[in-house]
Amino acid sequence: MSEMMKAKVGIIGGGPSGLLLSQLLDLKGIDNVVLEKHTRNHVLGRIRAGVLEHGFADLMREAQCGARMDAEGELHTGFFINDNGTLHRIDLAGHTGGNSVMVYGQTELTRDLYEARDRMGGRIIHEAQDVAIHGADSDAPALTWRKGDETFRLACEFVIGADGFHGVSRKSIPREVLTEYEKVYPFGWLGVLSRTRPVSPELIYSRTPRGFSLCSLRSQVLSRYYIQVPLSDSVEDWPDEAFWEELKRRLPDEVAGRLETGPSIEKSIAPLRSFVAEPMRWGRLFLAGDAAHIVPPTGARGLNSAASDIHYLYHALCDHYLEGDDRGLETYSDRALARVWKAQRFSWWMTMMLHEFPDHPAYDRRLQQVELDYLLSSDAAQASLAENYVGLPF
Ligand code: FAS
Ligand code: PHB
Repeated sequence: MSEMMKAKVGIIGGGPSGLLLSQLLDLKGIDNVVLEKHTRNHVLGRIRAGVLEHGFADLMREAQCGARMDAEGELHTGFFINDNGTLHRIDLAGHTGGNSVMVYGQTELTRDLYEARDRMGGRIIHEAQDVAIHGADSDAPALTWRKGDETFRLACEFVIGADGFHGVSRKSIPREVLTEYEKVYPFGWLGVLSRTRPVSPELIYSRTPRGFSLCSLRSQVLSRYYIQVPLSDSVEDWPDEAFWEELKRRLPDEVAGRLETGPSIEKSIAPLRSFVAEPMRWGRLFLAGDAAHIVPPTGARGLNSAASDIHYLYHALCDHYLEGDDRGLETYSDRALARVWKAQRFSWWMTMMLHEFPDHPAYDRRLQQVELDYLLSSDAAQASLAENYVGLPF
């Protein structure tokens, strides 16, 4: 073993979950180390979420990472649903006593977190290969990893698995301990990022016979668009021109008519799944974010569910170290899962309502339209959507 290290908390994963927790703990004097298997540039090369619940935005401010978000992000008080050519605005602020969402890209948020860690001299180890968890069910857990020919060991008191869906932490929990729930959707989202003026000041979620589309943005000069595509499609099947033409077919005419097109600077297809692993704790190993749960992005809950886990874990670890109170740690999994499942429900509901399911029975497809008709005709239904979209209380 080349080097032995020590820290109170060992965090696997240098994505938004791991970095946010690392920053919050460091501000409270709770020392921690983040192990990330890729380079920083690789992590910052990912284009993912774009909508932050107001509770998440507050957590970024508490982490002293909210300045650029507040300066460059956009507060949105509503969004549109296009029901086969007719736009309906969902008044988020009106239905939630003034709450809104922050439109600010995950890439920039992750950059802000990295820069905050740099300012505090945070210990983040990149290109940590073959991270392994030892003694998670003991009082003295440890992490080992490799960098080149050198091997390293970190003795810690708690391990946080913030290493995403394909990480090592969930897989380190014995099969007999874990229960996994999963639903895979029969389509993907083809996403395009373009340096074009957004087609709408607020997001547009579209349900059309040709399939779902979403018009989003990162700034007034950077647009993010998605269309539902079959799982058999690949990015090569969608040259820019084909993408823009199909997106226009899935928008109301007056919106399509003002769509500014341009070269894609990022184009990818993401499969859609709903997934939850229970419990989110095993001994001194705590799972957070995509390591424990995944949602289809329709409800913009993925990154936000990660943030709520971090909220609970942060307070639980502070209570342990600063108050000697372990109730937060003991109840973490149940409390986190209670909110995770509400985000699962909302994401599933939005996905089932707005996408095309050509293989579903006629009755189910008719019921989809009724679900949307009811939503668009009911203040109560829109209030329910709004309270979920801006973020349920932690
Ligand atoms: P992440 O996956 O972001 O980070 C985990 C980190 O752990 C990664 O940096 C990884 O390199 C590292 N890691 C993995 N295994 C490791 C190991 N063995 N050792 C060390 N490090 C390891 N959410 C939305 O709300 N809206 C969206 O539009 C949206 N689009 C998405 C598109 C894609 C293609 C994907 C994959 C996800 C999308 N999401 C979206 C969800 C996404 O935003 C996640 O919720 C968010 O990244 C969760 O953050 P983390 O939990 O930190 O996991
Ligand atoms: C995005 O901007 O990437 C985005 C916004 C809302 C969603 C999903 C993705 O529901």
